[in-house]
Amino acid sequence: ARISAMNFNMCGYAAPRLDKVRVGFVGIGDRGSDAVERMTYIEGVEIVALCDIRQAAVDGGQEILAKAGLPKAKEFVAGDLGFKQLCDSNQVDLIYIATPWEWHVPVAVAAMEGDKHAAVEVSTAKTMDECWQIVEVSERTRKHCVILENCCYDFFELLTLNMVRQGAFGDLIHGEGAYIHDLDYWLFNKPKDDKMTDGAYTKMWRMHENKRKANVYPTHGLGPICQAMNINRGDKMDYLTAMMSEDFTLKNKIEAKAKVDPFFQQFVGWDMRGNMDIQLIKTNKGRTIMIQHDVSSPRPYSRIHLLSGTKCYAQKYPLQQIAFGHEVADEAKMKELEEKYTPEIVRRMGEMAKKVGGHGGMDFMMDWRLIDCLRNGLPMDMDVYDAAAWSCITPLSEWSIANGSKPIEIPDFTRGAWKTNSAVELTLKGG
Ligand code: A2G
Repeated sequence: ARISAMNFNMCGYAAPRLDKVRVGFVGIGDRGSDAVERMTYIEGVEIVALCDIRQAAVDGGQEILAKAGLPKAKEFVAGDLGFKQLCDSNQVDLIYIATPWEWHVPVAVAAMEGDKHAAVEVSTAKTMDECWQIVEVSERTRKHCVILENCCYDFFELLTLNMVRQGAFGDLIHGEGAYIHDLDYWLFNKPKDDKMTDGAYTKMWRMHENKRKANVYPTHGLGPICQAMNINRGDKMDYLTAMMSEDFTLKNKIEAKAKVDPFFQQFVGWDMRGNMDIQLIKTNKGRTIMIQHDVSSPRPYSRIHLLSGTKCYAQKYPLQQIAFGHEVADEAKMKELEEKYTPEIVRRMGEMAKKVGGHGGMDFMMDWRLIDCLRNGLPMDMDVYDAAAWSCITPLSEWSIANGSKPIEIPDFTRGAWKTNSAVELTLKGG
Protein backbone atom coordinates (compact mmCIF):
# COMPACT_ATOMS: atom_id res chain seq x y z
CA ALA A 1 0.00 0.00 0.00
CA ARG A 2 1.11 3.50 -0.75
CA ILE A 3 1.39 6.11 1.95
CA SER A 4 -0.21 9.46 1.27
CA ALA A 5 2.07 12.46 1.58
CA MET A 6 -0.57 14.20 3.66
CA ASN A 7 -1.95 12.29 6.57
CA PHE A 8 -5.27 14.02 6.95
CA ASN A 9 -7.88 11.32 7.30
CA MET A 10 -11.38 11.70 5.86
CA CYS A 11 -12.97 9.08 8.17
CA GLY A 12 -15.91 10.77 9.85
CA TYR A 13 -14.95 14.07 8.23
CA ALA A 14 -17.71 16.63 7.90
CA ALA A 15 -17.06 19.35 5.34
CA PRO A 16 -18.14 22.92 6.22
CA ARG A 17 -21.93 23.25 5.89
CA LEU A 18 -23.30 24.53 2.64
CA ASP A 19 -26.48 26.56 2.78
CA LYS A 20 -27.22 25.90 -0.88
CA VAL A 21 -25.61 23.12 -2.86
CA ARG A 22 -24.78 24.20 -6.39
CA VAL A 23 -24.63 21.04 -8.49
CA GLY A 24 -22.97 20.39 -11.84
CA PHE A 25 -23.74 17.16 -13.68
CA VAL A 26 -21.23 15.33 -15.85
CA GLY A 27 -22.80 12.62 -18.01
CA ILE A 28 -26.45 13.26 -18.81
CA GLY A 29 -27.34 9.96 -20.42
CA ASP A 30 -29.94 7.51 -19.25
CA ARG A 31 -28.81 7.54 -15.63
CA GLY A 32 -27.61 11.14 -15.43
CA SER A 33 -30.82 12.63 -16.77
CA ASP A 34 -32.84 10.79 -14.10
CA ALA A 35 -30.50 12.24 -11.48
CA VAL A 36 -31.06 15.76 -12.85
CA GLU A 37 -34.80 15.24 -12.54
CA ARG A 38 -34.60 13.88 -8.99
CA MET A 39 -32.50 16.83 -7.89
CA THR A 40 -35.16 19.25 -9.12
CA TYR A 41 -37.31 18.05 -6.19
CA ILE A 42 -34.72 18.66 -3.48
CA GLU A 43 -34.74 21.86 -1.47
CA GLY A 44 -31.45 23.70 -1.23
CA VAL A 45 -30.17 22.41 -4.56
CA GLU A 46 -29.31 24.66 -7.46
CA ILE A 47 -28.63 22.87 -10.71
CA VAL A 48 -26.12 25.22 -12.25
CA ALA A 49 -24.21 23.23 -14.86
CA LEU A 50 -24.75 20.41 -17.34
CA CYS A 51 -21.81 18.74 -19.05
CA ASP A 52 -21.76 15.99 -21.65
CA ILE A 53 -19.93 15.16 -24.87
CA ARG A 54 -23.33 15.34 -26.65
CA GLN A 55 -25.21 18.59 -27.10
CA ALA A 56 -28.46 16.60 -27.40
CA ALA A 57 -27.95 15.17 -23.91
CA VAL A 58 -27.43 18.63 -22.44
CA ASP A 59 -30.53 19.85 -24.30
CA GLY A 60 -32.46 17.02 -22.64
CA GLY A 61 -31.20 18.17 -19.25
CA GLN A 62 -32.30 21.75 -19.95
CA GLU A 63 -35.77 20.46 -20.85
CA ILE A 64 -36.03 18.76 -17.47
CA LEU A 65 -35.11 22.02 -15.75
CA ALA A 66 -37.60 24.00 -17.83
CA LYS A 67 -40.36 21.52 -16.99
CA ALA A 68 -39.59 21.98 -13.30
CA GLY A 69 -39.75 25.77 -13.76
CA LEU A 70 -36.05 26.16 -12.99
CA PRO A 71 -33.55 28.47 -14.69
CA LYS A 72 -31.32 27.20 -17.47
CA ALA A 73 -28.00 25.70 -16.43
CA LYS A 74 -24.64 26.67 -17.87
CA GLU A 75 -23.62 24.25 -20.62
CA PHE A 76 -20.28 22.49 -20.97
CA VAL A 77 -20.00 20.61 -24.24
CA ALA A 78 -16.38 20.50 -25.33
CA GLY A 79 -15.35 16.96 -26.16
CA ASP A 80 -14.07 14.26 -23.83
CA LEU A 81 -12.26 16.74 -21.59
CA GLY A 82 -15.04 19.33 -21.43
CA PHE A 83 -15.59 18.43 -17.77
CA LYS A 84 -12.28 20.12 -16.92
CA GLN A 85 -13.71 23.56 -17.65
CA LEU A 86 -16.61 22.83 -15.35
CA CYS A 87 -14.34 21.51 -12.60
CA ASP A 88 -12.17 24.63 -12.81
CA SER A 89 -15.10 27.03 -12.74
CA ASN A 90 -16.21 28.74 -9.54
CA GLN A 91 -19.88 28.03 -9.92
CA VAL A 92 -20.40 24.64 -8.33
CA ASP A 93 -20.00 22.89 -4.96
CA LEU A 94 -20.71 19.34 -6.08
CA ILE A 95 -20.03 17.45 -9.30
CA TYR A 96 -22.46 14.58 -9.87
CA ILE A 97 -20.85 12.01 -12.15
CA ALA A 98 -22.80 9.53 -14.29
CA THR A 99 -20.41 8.88 -17.17
CA PRO A 100 -19.22 5.54 -18.54
CA TRP A 101 -17.04 3.82 -15.92
CA GLU A 102 -13.70 4.73 -17.46
CA TRP A 103 -14.38 8.44 -16.87
CA HIS A 104 -15.59 8.17 -13.24
CA VAL A 105 -12.23 8.69 -11.57
CA PRO A 106 -10.75 11.19 -14.04
CA VAL A 107 -13.81 13.43 -13.52
CA ALA A 108 -13.93 12.87 -9.73
CA VAL A 109 -10.25 13.77 -9.41
CA ALA A 110 -10.67 16.90 -11.53
CA ALA A 111 -13.67 17.86 -9.36
CA MET A 112 -11.78 17.52 -6.07
CA GLU A 113 -8.67 19.21 -7.47
CA GLY A 114 -11.01 22.02 -8.51
CA ASP A 115 -12.19 22.30 -4.87
CA LYS A 116 -15.53 20.58 -5.38
CA HIS A 117 -17.09 17.52 -3.80
CA ALA A 118 -17.60 14.56 -6.10
CA ALA A 119 -20.48 12.09 -6.10
CA VAL A 120 -19.74 9.18 -8.40
CA GLU A 121 -21.96 6.50 -9.85
CA VAL A 122 -21.18 2.80 -9.41
CA SER A 123 -18.84 1.13 -9.81
CA THR A 124 -16.67 4.08 -8.91
CA ALA A 125 -13.12 2.95 -9.69
CA LYS A 126 -11.80 0.32 -12.09
CA THR A 127 -8.22 -0.27 -10.96
CA MET A 128 -6.20 -0.41 -7.74
CA ASP A 129 -4.39 2.76 -8.76
CA GLU A 130 -7.71 4.55 -9.23
CA CYS A 131 -8.89 3.41 -5.78
CA TRP A 132 -5.79 4.85 -4.13
CA GLN A 133 -5.97 7.96 -6.29
CA ILE A 134 -9.43 8.99 -5.09
CA VAL A 135 -8.33 8.39 -1.47
CA GLU A 136 -5.17 10.45 -1.88
CA VAL A 137 -6.85 13.32 -3.67
CA SER A 138 -9.79 13.42 -1.26
CA GLU A 139 -7.44 13.53 1.76
CA ARG A 140 -5.24 16.21 0.22
CA THR A 141 -8.10 18.45 -0.91
CA ARG A 142 -10.48 17.59 1.98
CA LYS A 143 -13.25 17.17 -0.54
CA HIS A 144 -15.71 14.31 -0.34
CA CYS A 145 -15.76 11.57 -2.93
CA VAL A 146 -19.09 9.83 -2.37
CA ILE A 147 -20.03 6.55 -4.03
CA LEU A 148 -23.63 6.69 -5.29
CA GLU A 149 -24.66 3.17 -4.27
CA ASN A 150 -28.43 3.49 -4.47
CA CYS A 151 -29.06 -0.05 -3.18
CA CYS A 152 -27.91 1.05 0.28
CA TYR A 153 -31.10 3.15 0.39
CA ASP A 154 -33.67 0.57 -0.66
CA PHE A 155 -36.45 -0.01 1.87
CA PHE A 156 -35.59 -3.54 2.97
CA GLU A 157 -31.86 -2.77 3.09
CA LEU A 158 -32.52 0.26 5.32
CA LEU A 159 -34.88 -1.71 7.55
CA THR A 160 -32.34 -4.50 8.08
CA LEU A 161 -29.52 -1.97 8.56
CA ASN A 162 -31.47 -0.30 11.32
CA MET A 163 -32.30 -3.68 12.88
CA VAL A 164 -28.58 -4.51 12.93
CA ARG A 165 -27.79 -1.17 14.52
CA GLN A 166 -30.49 -1.58 17.16
CA GLY A 167 -29.08 -4.99 18.06
CA ALA A 168 -31.89 -7.15 16.65
CA PHE A 169 -29.42 -9.40 14.79
CA GLY A 170 -27.11 -9.91 17.76
CA ASP A 171 -23.64 -10.32 16.21
CA LEU A 172 -23.57 -10.56 12.44
CA ILE A 173 -21.86 -13.74 11.27
CA HIS A 174 -22.33 -13.82 7.52
CA GLY A 175 -23.70 -11.74 4.65
CA GLU A 176 -24.44 -12.30 0.96
CA GLY A 177 -25.03 -9.86 -1.85
CA ALA A 178 -25.20 -10.01 -5.62
CA TYR A 179 -25.79 -8.32 -8.89
CA ILE A 180 -27.63 -10.95 -10.86
CA HIS A 181 -29.41 -9.23 -13.71
CA ASP A 182 -29.82 -10.62 -17.19
CA LEU A 183 -28.62 -7.59 -19.18
CA ASP A 184 -29.46 -9.22 -22.52
CA TYR A 185 -31.49 -6.18 -23.59
CA TRP A 186 -29.01 -3.57 -22.35
CA LEU A 187 -25.78 -5.21 -23.50
CA PHE A 188 -27.10 -5.66 -27.03
CA ASN A 189 -29.04 -2.41 -27.23
CA LYS A 190 -27.50 -0.98 -30.37
CA PRO A 191 -27.38 2.84 -30.60
CA LYS A 192 -30.01 3.93 -33.13
CA ASP A 193 -28.18 7.03 -34.34
CA ASP A 194 -25.14 9.02 -33.41
CA LYS A 195 -27.09 11.54 -31.30
CA MET A 196 -26.74 8.98 -28.51
CA THR A 197 -29.92 9.97 -26.70
CA ASP A 198 -31.77 6.69 -27.09
CA GLY A 199 -30.73 5.13 -23.79
CA ALA A 200 -28.19 2.85 -25.42
CA TYR A 201 -24.69 2.65 -23.95
CA THR A 202 -22.51 5.09 -25.89
CA LYS A 203 -20.28 3.17 -28.30
CA MET A 204 -21.50 -0.05 -26.65
CA TRP A 205 -19.21 0.65 -23.70
CA ARG A 206 -20.81 -1.84 -21.36
CA MET A 207 -20.23 -4.67 -23.82
CA HIS A 208 -16.55 -3.68 -23.79
CA GLU A 209 -16.48 -3.75 -19.96
CA ASN A 210 -17.83 -7.30 -20.03
CA LYS A 211 -14.67 -8.59 -21.63
CA ARG A 212 -13.00 -8.24 -18.27
CA LYS A 213 -12.76 -11.47 -16.24
CA ALA A 214 -13.64 -9.89 -12.92
CA ASN A 215 -16.60 -8.80 -10.86
CA VAL A 216 -16.94 -5.55 -12.77
CA TYR A 217 -20.04 -4.51 -10.81
CA PRO A 218 -19.61 -5.50 -7.16
CA THR A 219 -21.23 -2.64 -5.28
CA HIS A 220 -25.01 -3.19 -5.60
CA GLY A 221 -24.60 -6.41 -3.63
CA LEU A 222 -21.63 -5.52 -1.45
CA GLY A 223 -22.54 -1.96 -0.40
CA PRO A 224 -25.54 -2.77 1.81
CA ILE A 225 -23.71 -5.75 3.41
CA CYS A 226 -20.68 -3.55 4.21
CA GLN A 227 -22.95 -0.95 5.77
CA ALA A 228 -24.60 -3.60 7.96
CA MET A 229 -21.20 -4.97 8.99
CA ASN A 230 -19.77 -1.51 9.70
CA ILE A 231 -16.94 -2.03 7.25
CA ASN A 232 -14.48 0.89 7.65
CA ARG A 233 -16.30 1.75 10.89
CA GLY A 234 -15.28 -0.93 13.35
CA ASP A 235 -14.60 -3.80 10.96
CA LYS A 236 -12.73 -4.12 7.68
CA MET A 237 -12.48 -6.56 4.79
CA ASP A 238 -9.21 -8.52 5.11
CA TYR A 239 -8.95 -10.70 2.01
CA LEU A 240 -10.92 -12.32 -0.78
CA THR A 241 -10.86 -15.25 -3.09
CA ALA A 242 -12.70 -15.34 -6.42
CA MET A 243 -13.88 -17.80 -9.03
CA MET A 244 -15.57 -17.43 -12.42
CA SER A 245 -17.54 -19.85 -14.56
CA GLU A 246 -16.92 -20.21 -18.26
CA ASP A 247 -19.06 -18.23 -20.69
CA PHE A 248 -21.95 -20.40 -21.85
CA THR A 249 -24.06 -17.70 -23.49
CA LEU A 250 -22.39 -14.42 -24.49
CA LYS A 251 -20.17 -15.60 -27.31
CA ASN A 252 -23.04 -17.62 -28.76
CA LYS A 253 -25.42 -14.68 -28.56
CA ILE A 254 -22.93 -12.39 -30.29
CA GLU A 255 -22.56 -14.89 -33.10
CA ALA A 256 -26.32 -15.29 -33.46
CA LYS A 257 -26.85 -11.50 -33.53
CA ALA A 258 -24.01 -11.02 -36.03
CA LYS A 259 -25.71 -13.42 -38.44
CA VAL A 260 -28.77 -11.17 -38.68
CA ASP A 261 -27.11 -7.77 -38.15
CA PRO A 262 -23.58 -7.03 -39.42
CA PHE A 263 -23.22 -4.36 -36.70
CA PHE A 264 -22.52 -7.14 -34.19
CA GLN A 265 -19.72 -8.65 -36.28
CA GLN A 266 -17.24 -6.39 -34.48
CA PHE A 267 -17.77 -8.47 -31.31
CA VAL A 268 -17.44 -11.92 -32.87
CA GLY A 269 -14.48 -13.83 -31.49
CA TRP A 270 -14.18 -11.67 -28.38
CA ASP A 271 -13.01 -13.51 -25.28
CA MET A 272 -15.95 -12.53 -23.05
CA ARG A 273 -16.18 -12.81 -19.27
CA GLY A 274 -17.78 -15.97 -17.91
CA ASN A 275 -21.41 -15.92 -16.83
CA MET A 276 -21.06 -16.15 -13.05
CA ASP A 277 -18.33 -14.91 -10.78
CA ILE A 278 -18.21 -15.32 -7.01
CA GLN A 279 -16.14 -13.74 -4.26
CA LEU A 280 -15.67 -14.93 -0.71
CA ILE A 281 -14.48 -12.25 1.70
CA LYS A 282 -13.23 -12.60 5.28
CA THR A 283 -13.53 -9.62 7.59
CA ASN A 284 -11.21 -8.67 10.40
CA LYS A 285 -13.84 -9.50 13.02
CA GLY A 286 -14.11 -12.99 11.51
CA ARG A 287 -17.28 -12.58 9.48
CA THR A 288 -17.76 -13.98 5.99
CA ILE A 289 -19.28 -12.32 2.91
CA MET A 290 -20.27 -13.96 -0.36
CA ILE A 291 -20.76 -11.83 -3.47
CA GLN A 292 -22.08 -13.00 -6.84
CA HIS A 293 -22.19 -11.27 -10.21
CA ASP A 294 -23.90 -12.57 -13.33
CA VAL A 295 -25.33 -10.40 -16.12
CA SER A 296 -25.77 -12.99 -18.83
CA SER A 297 -27.62 -16.04 -17.49
CA PRO A 298 -31.36 -16.27 -18.17
CA ARG A 299 -32.69 -16.10 -14.61
CA PRO A 300 -34.61 -13.73 -12.34
CA TYR A 301 -33.04 -10.58 -10.94
CA SER A 302 -31.39 -10.85 -7.51
CA ARG A 303 -29.20 -8.87 -5.15
CA ILE A 304 -29.64 -11.61 -2.51
CA HIS A 305 -29.10 -9.21 0.41
CA LEU A 306 -28.78 -11.87 3.10
CA LEU A 307 -27.75 -11.15 6.67
CA SER A 308 -27.21 -13.93 9.17
CA GLY A 309 -26.63 -13.10 12.82
CA THR A 310 -26.64 -14.77 16.22
CA LYS A 311 -30.27 -13.75 16.80
CA CYS A 312 -31.85 -12.98 13.44
CA TYR A 313 -31.77 -13.84 9.75
CA ALA A 314 -32.92 -11.80 6.74
CA GLN A 315 -32.93 -12.28 3.00
CA LYS A 316 -34.44 -10.13 0.28
CA TYR A 317 -34.27 -12.38 -2.80
CA PRO A 318 -35.75 -14.65 -4.06
CA LEU A 319 -38.29 -14.35 -1.25
CA GLN A 320 -38.17 -11.47 1.20
CA GLN A 321 -38.14 -12.80 4.74
CA ILE A 322 -36.93 -12.11 8.23
CA ALA A 323 -36.59 -15.01 10.64
CA PHE A 324 -35.73 -15.68 14.25
CA GLY A 325 -34.37 -19.20 14.42
CA HIS A 326 -36.79 -21.47 12.57
CA GLU A 327 -39.60 -18.92 12.90
CA VAL A 328 -40.13 -16.96 9.71
CA ALA A 329 -41.92 -13.69 10.45
CA ASP A 330 -45.51 -13.77 9.18
CA GLU A 331 -47.38 -10.72 7.91
CA ALA A 332 -48.31 -9.49 11.38
CA LYS A 333 -44.78 -9.92 12.71
CA MET A 334 -43.34 -8.15 9.64
CA LYS A 335 -45.64 -5.23 10.32
CA GLU A 336 -44.51 -5.12 13.91
CA LEU A 337 -40.84 -5.18 12.84
CA GLU A 338 -41.43 -2.42 10.31
CA GLU A 339 -43.15 -0.29 12.93
CA LYS A 340 -40.31 -0.78 15.34
CA TYR A 341 -37.30 -0.59 13.03
CA THR A 342 -38.14 1.64 10.05
CA PRO A 343 -35.39 4.25 10.17
CA GLU A 344 -36.16 7.94 10.34
CA ILE A 345 -35.01 8.59 6.78
CA VAL A 346 -37.78 6.30 5.52
CA ARG A 347 -40.39 7.65 7.93
CA ARG A 348 -39.70 11.16 6.71
CA MET A 349 -38.83 10.67 3.05
CA GLY A 350 -40.19 7.25 2.10
CA GLU A 351 -43.55 8.34 0.69
CA MET A 352 -42.11 11.22 -1.29
CA ALA A 353 -39.31 8.95 -2.55
CA LYS A 354 -41.87 6.47 -3.87
CA LYS A 355 -43.61 9.30 -5.73
CA VAL A 356 -40.45 10.71 -7.30
CA GLY A 357 -39.26 7.19 -8.04
CA GLY A 358 -35.96 5.89 -9.29
CA HIS A 359 -35.81 2.13 -8.67
CA GLY A 360 -38.88 2.40 -6.46
CA GLY A 361 -37.63 5.41 -4.48
CA MET A 362 -34.16 4.42 -3.34
CA ASP A 363 -32.43 6.69 -5.85
CA PHE A 364 -34.27 9.68 -4.45
CA MET A 365 -33.51 8.78 -0.83
CA MET A 366 -29.84 8.48 -1.75
CA ASP A 367 -29.75 11.91 -3.42
CA TRP A 368 -31.75 13.48 -0.63
CA ARG A 369 -29.38 12.14 2.00
CA LEU A 370 -26.32 13.31 0.02
CA ILE A 371 -27.65 16.86 -0.04
CA ASP A 372 -28.80 16.62 3.59
CA CYS A 373 -25.26 15.71 4.71
CA LEU A 374 -23.67 18.51 2.69
CA ARG A 375 -26.15 21.13 3.92
CA ASN A 376 -25.84 20.10 7.54
CA GLY A 377 -22.13 19.43 7.66
CA LEU A 378 -22.49 15.72 8.39
CA PRO A 379 -20.01 12.97 7.50
CA MET A 380 -21.02 10.97 4.44
CA ASP A 381 -22.83 7.62 4.72
CA MET A 382 -20.68 6.31 1.85
CA ASP A 383 -17.32 8.07 1.88
CA VAL A 384 -14.17 7.85 -0.21
CA TYR A 385 -12.91 4.81 1.76
CA ASP A 386 -16.14 2.96 1.00
CA ALA A 387 -15.86 3.99 -2.66
CA ALA A 388 -12.34 2.53 -2.77
CA ALA A 389 -13.03 -0.61 -0.68
CA TRP A 390 -16.18 -1.56 -2.58
CA SER A 391 -14.71 -0.79 -6.01
CA CYS A 392 -11.40 -2.60 -5.43
CA ILE A 393 -13.26 -5.92 -5.57
CA THR A 394 -13.03 -5.55 -9.37
CA PRO A 395 -9.23 -5.59 -9.76
CA LEU A 396 -8.72 -7.97 -6.82
CA SER A 397 -11.26 -10.50 -8.10
CA GLU A 398 -9.63 -10.23 -11.53
CA TRP A 399 -6.29 -11.21 -10.00
CA SER A 400 -7.71 -14.08 -7.97
CA ILE A 401 -9.68 -15.45 -10.94
CA ALA A 402 -6.55 -15.33 -13.08
CA ASN A 403 -4.52 -17.06 -10.37
CA GLY A 404 -6.51 -20.18 -9.57
CA SER A 405 -8.67 -18.45 -6.94
CA LYS A 406 -5.69 -17.65 -4.71
CA PRO A 407 -6.57 -15.32 -1.84
CA ILE A 408 -5.54 -11.68 -2.08
CA GLU A 409 -5.39 -9.02 0.61
CA ILE A 410 -7.93 -6.20 0.52
CA PRO A 411 -6.03 -3.04 1.44
CA ASP A 412 -7.05 -0.90 4.37
CA PHE A 413 -7.74 2.37 2.59
CA THR A 414 -8.49 4.04 5.95
CA ARG A 415 -4.95 3.23 7.15
CA GLY A 416 -6.06 2.12 10.57
CA ALA A 417 -8.84 4.65 11.12
CA TRP A 418 -11.50 1.91 10.71
CA LYS A 419 -10.74 0.89 14.31
CA THR A 420 -12.02 4.14 15.80
CA ASN A 421 -14.30 5.45 13.04
CA SER A 422 -17.99 5.11 13.83
CA ALA A 423 -21.14 4.87 11.75
CA VAL A 424 -23.25 7.90 10.91
CA GLU A 425 -26.76 7.75 12.29
CA LEU A 426 -29.47 7.51 9.69
CA THR A 427 -31.42 10.40 11.06
CA LEU A 428 -32.18 13.48 9.06
CA LYS A 429 -31.23 16.97 10.02
CA GLY A 430 -32.80 18.87 7.16
CA GLY A 431 -36.41 19.83 6.56
O1 A2G B 1 -30.01 -2.01 -14.56
C1 A2G B 1 -30.46 -1.66 -13.26
O2 A2G B 1 -31.20 -0.50 -13.28
C2 A2G B 1 -29.26 -1.55 -12.36
N1 A2G B 1 -29.64 -1.10 -11.02
C3 A2G B 1 -28.25 -0.55 -12.92
O3 A2G B 1 -27.10 -0.58 -12.13
C4 A2G B 1 -27.89 -0.88 -14.36
O4 A2G B 1 -27.08 -2.01 -14.42
C5 A2G B 1 -29.16 -1.07 -15.18
C6 A2G B 1 -28.89 -1.55 -16.58
O5 A2G B 1 -28.58 -0.49 -17.40
C7 A2G B 1 -30.07 -1.94 -10.13
O6 A2G B 1 -30.19 -3.13 -10.35
C8 A2G B 1 -30.39 -1.39 -8.78
